[in-house]
Amino acid sequence: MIVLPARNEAPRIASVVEEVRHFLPGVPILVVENGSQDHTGEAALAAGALLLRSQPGYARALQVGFQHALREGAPWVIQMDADGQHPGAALPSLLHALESCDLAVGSRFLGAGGYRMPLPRRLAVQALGGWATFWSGSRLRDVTSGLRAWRREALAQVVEDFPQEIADANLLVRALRRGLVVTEVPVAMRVRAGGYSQHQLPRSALFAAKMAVLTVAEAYDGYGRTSTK
Ligand SMILES: Nc1nc2c(ncn2[C@@H]2O[C@H](COP(=O)(O)OP(=O)(O)O)[C@@H](O)[C@H]2O)c(=O)[nH]1
Ligand SMILES: [Mg+2]
Repeated sequence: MIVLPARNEAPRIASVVEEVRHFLPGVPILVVENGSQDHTGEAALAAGALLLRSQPGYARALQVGFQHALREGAPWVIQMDADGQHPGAALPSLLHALESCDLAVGSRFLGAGGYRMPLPRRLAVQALGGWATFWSGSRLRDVTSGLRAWRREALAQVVEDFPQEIADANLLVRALRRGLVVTEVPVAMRVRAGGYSQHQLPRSALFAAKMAVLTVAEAYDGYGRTSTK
C-alpha cells in the first residue's frame, strides 16, 4: 500500500496519485489528511485514492496510515510525499531493495544526485545525517527523506509506539535500534510542485534542533530496551 500524508496539497495530489498508479498499477493508495485549508481530502477522493483523516501533524498522519495498511494486510508499505517531490519511477526500485532489507529509504545524496536544495538546508540535513549516524551506529545520509518502503513485519515493530512528532531521523534511529536492516536507495527527487514545505525558517531551525534531541532520546530509549530484554 502507498501512504501519502497530505496537508494543503489539493492542486498536486491528483497527479501524484496518477503517477503512483502508472508505476504500480493496482496497488491501493491511501491519503491521510489533516489540517488542510484547501480541499486536499476531496481532491484525493476524486483522484480515486482512499482517504483517512488523522490528528494534527505529519507523524500522526503517518501512524494512522501505517496502522490502516497493516490492518488491511498489506505485505509492504511505501510512504511518499503528496507534493510531487518523489518520482513514481523510484517506486519499483524501492520495492526491489526491500527484497533484501526491512526498510528502504530514498536518498537524495546517493548516486543519482542533481537535487537542488538551498545551502543552509543541505547543511542542516547533512548534519542531521551525521548526528543520526553517530547515535544509531549505522551510516545514514538522507535521514529526512519522506520516501521510505517498509516490510510489513518491520512496520509492525514501530507502529504502535510511534513517535508523535517529526518521525524523520528519530524514526530511522528507532528502526535501527530495534534491529531492522535499513538500506538507502539513490533517488533523483524533484522540487516541490507548489505550495509550501513544512520546513520554513525559522520553524525549520527549531525543527532540526528538536529532531536532533529526539534522535538522541531514541538512541537512549533503544539502549534501555535492549538491556531489559
Ligand atoms: N497529514 C499531514 N500531512 C502533512 C503535514 N505536514 C506535512 N504533511 C505532508 O507531508 C509531506 C511532506 O511534507 P513537506 O512539507 O513536503 O516536507 P519536506 O518535503 O520535508 O519539505 C507532504 O505530502 C505534506 O503535504 C501535516 O501536518 N499533516
Ligand atoms: Mg516535500
